[in-house]
Amino acid sequence: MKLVKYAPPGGDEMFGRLDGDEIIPLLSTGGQYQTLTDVLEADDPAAVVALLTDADADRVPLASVSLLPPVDRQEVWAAGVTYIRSRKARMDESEGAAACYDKVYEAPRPELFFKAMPYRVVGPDKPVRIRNDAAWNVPEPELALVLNSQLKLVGFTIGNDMSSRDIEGENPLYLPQAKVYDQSCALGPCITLAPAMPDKPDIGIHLAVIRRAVVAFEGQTTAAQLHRTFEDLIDYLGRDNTFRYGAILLTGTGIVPDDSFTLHAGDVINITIDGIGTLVNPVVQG
Ligand code: DO4
Ligand code: MG
Repeated sequence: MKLVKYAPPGGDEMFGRLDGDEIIPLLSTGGQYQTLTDVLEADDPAAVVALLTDADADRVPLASVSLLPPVDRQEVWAAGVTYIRSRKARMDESEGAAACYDKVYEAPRPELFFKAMPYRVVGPDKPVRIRNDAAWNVPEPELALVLNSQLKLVGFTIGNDMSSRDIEGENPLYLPQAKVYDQSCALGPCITLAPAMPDKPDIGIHLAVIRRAVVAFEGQTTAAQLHRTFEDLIDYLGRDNTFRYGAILLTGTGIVPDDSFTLHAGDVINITIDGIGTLVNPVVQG
């Protein structure tokens, strides 16, 4: 079961259930479930969706609305160096900090960093940004865990952890500037509730960057290559940390383009993850 947040033209933000290329609006009039977060907090979100579904309600064509990022007030966090490809890329980009990246890949404690407040997150088809003061920029296609306020894994979405590799490579202490800026994170297009996801080894992740209608970069991996368990990442995130609205946790990238590649304004990033769908974002700079 897939859930979306959306806005009809000129209308208020709503949430609904995705069914092919249509949305079944979920009625939130007056009851306990006013927001997508309320549904994710339920013991059985799928049962609540069934409760909120009016079989006679008009279905909304997906093409007639703007999809919004599937977050309300959740903080967005991210894990790093969780795939061997990411470890190699970080060690190559930063001679001085290579040992840090090597160590964190093997260490029991993962690298976790704060990525975005919801207002910095963009949804499907909205532009992600490359920084004006960075020359080497990449998308990071990541499977994102949707956690409720008890840090229960209730669903999955797609995340793009946009990153400036030259800033990060210059000095690891610059990581927050390489990672956190306006429109540096995209999420969407939907949340797939946990019971509907394929098993971890079967979750394929694919990235394509389109430049002037030609594929400028393409790569793929699977969540089987993720060096840590979801439970382990969630456990560390929750140590001495409460998340009253829940959290989104990006699980790290397993796809890093060759060092000669950098994003350009005008590129279009397509990230496809099995069981969820495709997140598409154009790139802007400035
Ligand atoms: O340590 C740098 C960040 C790594 C990262 O974001 C990733 O591996 O996805
Ligand atoms: Mg990342």
